[in-house]
Amino acid sequence: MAAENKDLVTVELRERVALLRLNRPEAMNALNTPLMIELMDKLEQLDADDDVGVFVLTGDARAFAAGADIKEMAESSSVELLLKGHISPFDRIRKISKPIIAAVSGWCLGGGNELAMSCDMIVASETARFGQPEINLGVMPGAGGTQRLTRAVGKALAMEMVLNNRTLTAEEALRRGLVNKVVPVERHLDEALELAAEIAARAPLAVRLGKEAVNRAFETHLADGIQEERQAFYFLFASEDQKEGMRAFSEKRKPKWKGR
Ligand code: CO8
Repeated sequence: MAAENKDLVTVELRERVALLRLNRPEAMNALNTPLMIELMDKLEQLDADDDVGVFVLTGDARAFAAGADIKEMAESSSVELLLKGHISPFDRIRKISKPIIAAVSGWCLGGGNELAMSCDMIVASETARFGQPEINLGVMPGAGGTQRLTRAVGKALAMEMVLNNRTLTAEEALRRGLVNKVVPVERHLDEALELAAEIAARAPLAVRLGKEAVNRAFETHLADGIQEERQAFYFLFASEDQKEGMRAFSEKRKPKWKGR
Protein backbone atom coordinates (compact mmCIF):
# COMPACT_ATOMS: atom_id res chain seq x y z
CA MET A 1 0.00 0.00 0.00
CA ALA A 2 1.37 3.46 -0.89
CA ALA A 3 2.59 5.37 2.17
CA GLU A 4 0.08 8.18 1.66
CA ASN A 5 -2.82 5.69 1.64
CA LYS A 6 -1.80 3.65 4.65
CA ASP A 7 -4.00 3.46 7.74
CA LEU A 8 -2.53 5.80 10.34
CA VAL A 9 -4.52 3.86 12.93
CA THR A 10 -5.14 0.15 12.45
CA VAL A 11 -8.04 -1.69 14.06
CA GLU A 12 -8.29 -5.32 15.15
CA LEU A 13 -11.41 -6.72 16.76
CA ARG A 14 -10.83 -9.40 19.36
CA GLU A 15 -14.24 -10.49 20.61
CA ARG A 16 -15.56 -7.47 22.59
CA VAL A 17 -12.22 -5.65 22.62
CA ALA A 18 -11.17 -3.26 19.83
CA LEU A 19 -7.40 -2.88 19.53
CA LEU A 20 -6.32 0.37 17.88
CA ARG A 21 -2.66 0.87 16.96
CA LEU A 22 -1.07 4.19 16.09
CA ASN A 23 0.79 3.50 12.85
CA ARG A 24 3.47 6.12 12.12
CA PRO A 25 6.48 4.17 13.38
CA GLU A 26 8.83 6.18 11.14
CA ALA A 27 7.90 9.32 13.13
CA MET A 28 7.67 7.74 16.59
CA ASN A 29 3.88 7.86 16.14
CA ALA A 30 3.92 11.68 16.26
CA LEU A 31 0.32 12.85 16.32
CA ASN A 32 -0.29 14.77 13.11
CA THR A 33 -3.74 16.02 12.19
CA PRO A 34 -4.69 13.18 9.78
CA LEU A 35 -3.75 10.60 12.43
CA MET A 36 -5.74 12.34 15.15
CA ILE A 37 -8.81 12.66 12.95
CA GLU A 38 -8.60 9.04 11.82
CA LEU A 39 -8.20 7.92 15.45
CA MET A 40 -11.21 9.89 16.63
CA ASP A 41 -13.36 8.79 13.64
CA LYS A 42 -12.55 5.14 14.35
CA LEU A 43 -13.12 5.45 18.11
CA GLU A 44 -16.51 7.11 17.57
CA GLN A 45 -17.59 4.53 14.99
CA LEU A 46 -16.66 1.63 17.29
CA ASP A 47 -18.14 3.39 20.32
CA ALA A 48 -21.52 3.13 18.57
CA ASP A 49 -21.05 -0.61 17.91
CA ASP A 50 -22.77 -2.78 20.54
CA ASP A 51 -20.33 -5.62 19.84
CA VAL A 52 -17.42 -3.56 21.20
CA GLY A 53 -17.11 -3.19 24.98
CA VAL A 54 -13.63 -1.79 25.61
CA PHE A 55 -10.80 -0.21 23.58
CA VAL A 56 -7.07 -0.79 23.84
CA LEU A 57 -4.97 1.96 22.29
CA THR A 58 -1.31 1.27 21.63
CA GLY A 59 1.73 2.36 19.62
CA ASP A 60 4.78 0.18 19.05
CA ALA A 61 7.69 -0.97 21.22
CA ARG A 62 9.75 2.23 20.66
CA ALA A 63 6.99 4.76 21.16
CA PHE A 64 3.40 5.05 22.23
CA ALA A 65 3.63 8.55 20.72
CA ALA A 66 6.45 11.12 20.89
CA GLY A 67 4.05 14.05 20.95
CA ALA A 68 2.26 16.29 18.52
CA ASP A 69 3.94 16.40 15.11
CA ILE A 70 6.49 19.17 15.58
CA LYS A 71 7.22 19.47 11.85
CA GLU A 72 3.54 19.95 11.05
CA MET A 73 3.01 22.78 13.53
CA ALA A 74 6.44 24.46 13.54
CA GLU A 75 5.51 27.34 11.23
CA SER A 76 1.87 27.71 12.33
CA SER A 77 0.53 30.96 13.72
CA SER A 78 -1.74 31.19 16.77
CA VAL A 79 -4.64 32.16 14.55
CA GLU A 80 -4.10 29.20 12.21
CA LEU A 81 -4.04 26.73 15.12
CA LEU A 82 -7.14 28.31 16.64
CA LEU A 83 -9.14 28.36 13.39
CA LYS A 84 -8.11 24.83 12.49
CA GLY A 85 -8.99 23.62 15.99
CA HIS A 86 -5.61 21.90 16.23
CA ILE A 87 -6.33 20.45 19.66
CA SER A 88 -10.08 19.81 19.17
CA PRO A 89 -9.69 16.04 18.50
CA PHE A 90 -8.88 15.75 22.20
CA ASP A 91 -12.43 16.92 22.98
CA ARG A 92 -13.74 13.97 20.97
CA ILE A 93 -11.86 11.30 22.93
CA ARG A 94 -13.32 12.69 26.15
CA LYS A 95 -16.81 11.89 24.81
CA ILE A 96 -16.12 8.19 24.09
CA SER A 97 -18.43 6.26 26.40
CA LYS A 98 -16.56 2.94 26.58
CA PRO A 99 -13.35 2.49 28.55
CA ILE A 100 -10.07 3.06 26.73
CA ILE A 101 -6.93 1.36 28.05
CA ALA A 102 -3.62 2.74 26.79
CA ALA A 103 -0.88 0.11 26.38
CA VAL A 104 2.30 2.18 26.53
CA SER A 105 5.82 1.15 25.58
CA GLY A 106 8.79 3.45 24.94
CA TRP A 107 8.32 7.19 24.53
CA CYS A 108 5.09 8.71 25.77
CA LEU A 109 5.79 12.42 25.42
CA GLY A 110 3.98 15.72 25.08
CA GLY A 111 0.71 15.24 23.20
CA GLY A 112 1.40 11.48 23.38
CA ASN A 113 1.32 11.61 27.18
CA GLU A 114 -1.78 13.81 26.98
CA LEU A 115 -3.40 11.19 24.74
CA ALA A 116 -2.48 8.40 27.19
CA MET A 117 -3.87 10.46 30.07
CA SER A 118 -7.10 11.02 28.09
CA CYS A 119 -7.55 7.24 28.19
CA ASP A 120 -9.09 5.69 31.30
CA MET A 121 -6.24 3.41 32.36
CA ILE A 122 -2.63 2.92 31.38
CA VAL A 123 -0.75 -0.39 31.26
CA ALA A 124 2.95 0.42 30.87
CA SER A 125 5.89 -1.68 29.77
CA GLU A 126 9.07 -1.45 31.84
CA THR A 127 10.58 0.57 28.97
CA ALA A 128 7.92 3.31 29.02
CA ARG A 129 9.09 6.91 29.58
CA PHE A 130 6.57 9.64 30.34
CA GLY A 131 7.22 13.34 29.90
CA GLN A 132 6.05 16.77 28.83
CA PRO A 133 9.08 18.09 26.92
CA GLU A 134 7.28 21.05 25.31
CA ILE A 135 9.49 23.41 27.35
CA ASN A 136 12.42 22.29 25.14
CA LEU A 137 10.51 23.71 22.15
CA GLY A 138 9.65 27.00 23.83
CA VAL A 139 6.04 26.06 24.45
CA MET A 140 3.98 24.24 27.08
CA PRO A 141 1.45 21.37 27.10
CA GLY A 142 -1.75 22.28 25.26
CA ALA A 143 -4.00 19.22 25.33
CA GLY A 144 -4.79 18.87 29.03
CA GLY A 145 -1.26 18.04 30.21
CA THR A 146 -0.99 20.69 32.89
CA GLN A 147 -4.38 19.67 34.30
CA ARG A 148 -4.51 15.87 34.07
CA LEU A 149 -0.84 15.41 34.96
CA THR A 150 -1.14 17.60 38.04
CA ARG A 151 -4.20 15.72 39.24
CA ALA A 152 -2.45 12.40 38.62
CA VAL A 153 1.05 12.99 40.04
CA GLY A 154 0.60 16.10 42.21
CA LYS A 155 1.81 19.67 41.88
CA ALA A 156 5.47 19.21 42.84
CA LEU A 157 6.28 16.58 40.24
CA ALA A 158 4.03 18.11 37.57
CA MET A 159 5.95 21.38 37.94
CA GLU A 160 9.27 19.60 37.39
CA MET A 161 7.89 17.79 34.36
CA VAL A 162 6.30 20.83 32.73
CA LEU A 163 8.96 23.41 33.61
CA ASN A 164 12.10 21.31 33.46
CA ASN A 165 11.44 18.30 31.19
CA ARG A 166 11.66 15.79 34.03
CA THR A 167 10.72 12.39 32.60
CA LEU A 168 9.29 9.49 34.58
CA THR A 169 10.31 5.87 34.33
CA ALA A 170 7.50 3.34 34.29
CA GLU A 171 8.17 2.46 37.94
CA GLU A 172 7.98 6.13 38.99
CA ALA A 173 4.79 6.55 37.00
CA LEU A 174 3.32 3.56 38.85
CA ARG A 175 4.37 4.90 42.26
CA ARG A 176 2.86 8.30 41.46
CA GLY A 177 -0.45 6.89 40.25
CA LEU A 178 -0.10 7.80 36.58
CA VAL A 179 -0.33 4.18 35.40
CA ASN A 180 -2.20 1.07 36.55
CA LYS A 181 0.53 -1.52 36.16
CA VAL A 182 4.02 -2.09 34.81
CA VAL A 183 4.94 -5.32 33.04
CA PRO A 184 7.78 -6.56 30.81
CA VAL A 185 7.63 -5.08 27.31
CA GLU A 186 6.73 -8.37 25.66
CA ARG A 187 3.73 -8.72 28.00
CA HIS A 188 2.34 -5.19 28.06
CA LEU A 189 -0.08 -5.48 25.17
CA ASP A 190 -1.39 -8.87 26.31
CA GLU A 191 -1.88 -7.51 29.85
CA ALA A 192 -3.85 -4.57 28.49
CA LEU A 193 -5.94 -6.88 26.29
CA GLU A 194 -6.64 -9.22 29.21
CA LEU A 195 -7.70 -6.32 31.43
CA ALA A 196 -9.88 -5.03 28.59
CA ALA A 197 -11.49 -8.46 28.09
CA GLU A 198 -12.30 -8.68 31.81
CA ILE A 199 -13.98 -5.27 31.79
CA ALA A 200 -15.72 -6.03 28.48
CA ALA A 201 -17.39 -9.05 30.13
CA ARG A 202 -18.93 -6.85 32.84
CA ALA A 203 -22.33 -5.14 32.92
CA PRO A 204 -22.04 -2.58 30.08
CA LEU A 205 -24.27 0.14 31.51
CA ALA A 206 -22.59 0.06 34.91
CA VAL A 207 -19.16 0.20 33.22
CA ARG A 208 -20.22 3.16 31.10
CA LEU A 209 -21.67 5.18 33.98
CA GLY A 210 -18.84 4.19 36.32
CA LYS A 211 -16.28 5.51 33.81
CA GLU A 212 -18.21 8.73 33.42
CA ALA A 213 -18.50 9.22 37.18
CA VAL A 214 -14.80 8.57 37.88
CA ASN A 215 -13.84 11.02 35.11
CA ARG A 216 -16.15 13.57 36.69
CA ALA A 217 -13.86 13.57 39.72
CA PHE A 218 -11.34 15.42 37.54
CA GLU A 219 -13.79 17.91 36.16
CA THR A 220 -16.20 18.99 38.87
CA HIS A 221 -16.27 20.12 42.44
CA LEU A 222 -16.84 17.35 44.95
CA ALA A 223 -20.50 18.14 45.69
CA ASP A 224 -21.42 18.14 41.98
CA GLY A 225 -19.49 14.93 41.38
CA ILE A 226 -21.17 13.20 44.32
CA GLN A 227 -24.57 14.32 43.06
CA GLU A 228 -23.91 13.02 39.57
CA GLU A 229 -22.60 9.72 40.91
CA ARG A 230 -25.76 9.27 43.01
CA GLN A 231 -28.04 9.91 40.04
CA ALA A 232 -26.13 7.40 37.92
CA PHE A 233 -26.40 4.86 40.76
CA TYR A 234 -30.17 5.35 41.06
CA PHE A 235 -30.51 5.22 37.28
CA LEU A 236 -28.86 1.78 37.10
CA PHE A 237 -31.76 0.38 39.15
CA ALA A 238 -33.92 1.00 36.06
CA SER A 239 -31.78 -1.47 34.08
CA GLU A 240 -32.38 -5.19 33.46
CA ASP A 241 -28.73 -5.83 34.23
CA GLN A 242 -29.10 -4.56 37.79
CA LYS A 243 -31.99 -6.99 38.40
CA GLU A 244 -30.08 -9.81 36.73
CA GLY A 245 -26.86 -9.05 38.63
CA MET A 246 -28.49 -8.97 42.06
CA ARG A 247 -30.70 -12.01 41.39
CA ALA A 248 -27.72 -13.99 40.09
CA PHE A 249 -25.87 -13.20 43.32
CA SER A 250 -28.72 -14.61 45.43
CA GLU A 251 -29.10 -17.61 43.12
CA LYS A 252 -25.33 -18.27 43.26
CA ARG A 253 -24.91 -18.22 39.47
CA LYS A 254 -23.02 -16.08 36.92
CA PRO A 255 -25.05 -13.12 35.62
CA LYS A 256 -25.84 -12.79 31.91
CA TRP A 257 -25.40 -9.14 30.88
CA LYS A 258 -27.56 -7.58 28.18
CA GLY A 259 -26.48 -3.95 28.31
CA ARG A 260 -30.13 -3.03 28.84
N1 CO8 B 1 7.12 15.29 15.75
C1 CO8 B 1 7.59 15.02 14.51
N2 CO8 B 1 8.52 14.08 14.26
C2 CO8 B 1 9.02 13.40 15.32
C3 CO8 B 1 8.58 13.63 16.64
C4 CO8 B 1 7.58 14.63 16.84
N3 CO8 B 1 7.07 14.89 18.06
N4 CO8 B 1 9.26 12.82 17.47
C5 CO8 B 1 10.08 12.09 16.70
N5 CO8 B 1 9.95 12.44 15.39
C6 CO8 B 1 10.66 11.89 14.23
C7 CO8 B 1 12.09 12.41 14.17
O1 CO8 B 1 12.14 13.69 13.59
C8 CO8 B 1 12.76 11.35 13.31
O2 CO8 B 1 12.40 11.59 11.97
P1 CO8 B 1 13.54 11.55 10.80
O3 CO8 B 1 14.02 10.12 10.82
O4 CO8 B 1 12.79 11.92 9.58
O5 CO8 B 1 14.60 12.50 11.22
C9 CO8 B 1 12.05 10.07 13.76
O6 CO8 B 1 10.82 10.49 14.37
C10 CO8 B 1 12.84 9.28 14.78
O7 CO8 B 1 13.15 10.15 15.87
P2 CO8 B 1 14.64 10.37 16.42
O8 CO8 B 1 15.65 10.14 15.35
O9 CO8 B 1 14.68 11.71 17.10
O10 CO8 B 1 14.73 9.19 17.48
P3 CO8 B 1 15.56 9.14 18.84
O11 CO8 B 1 15.46 7.73 19.31
O12 CO8 B 1 16.94 9.72 18.64
O13 CO8 B 1 14.79 10.12 19.86
C11 CO8 B 1 12.84 11.06 20.94
C12 CO8 B 1 13.48 9.82 20.26
C13 CO8 B 1 13.56 11.31 22.29
C14 CO8 B 1 11.39 10.72 21.18
C15 CO8 B 1 13.01 12.30 20.04
O14 CO8 B 1 12.52 11.99 18.73
C16 CO8 B 1 12.26 13.53 20.51
O15 CO8 B 1 12.72 14.22 21.40
N6 CO8 B 1 11.08 13.82 19.92
C17 CO8 B 1 10.30 15.00 20.21
C18 CO8 B 1 9.57 14.89 21.55
C19 CO8 B 1 8.80 16.16 21.85
O16 CO8 B 1 9.33 17.23 21.96
N7 CO8 B 1 7.46 16.02 22.01
C20 CO8 B 1 6.59 17.14 22.30
C21 CO8 B 1 6.03 17.70 21.03
S1 CO8 B 1 5.06 19.18 21.29
C22 CO8 B 1 3.57 18.59 21.83
O17 CO8 B 1 3.35 17.41 21.92
C23 CO8 B 1 2.51 19.60 22.18
C24 CO8 B 1 1.12 18.96 22.31
C25 CO8 B 1 0.04 20.02 22.19
C26 CO8 B 1 -1.29 19.55 21.67
C27 CO8 B 1 -1.41 18.26 20.90
C28 CO8 B 1 -2.19 18.38 19.61
C29 CO8 B 1 -2.24 17.08 18.80
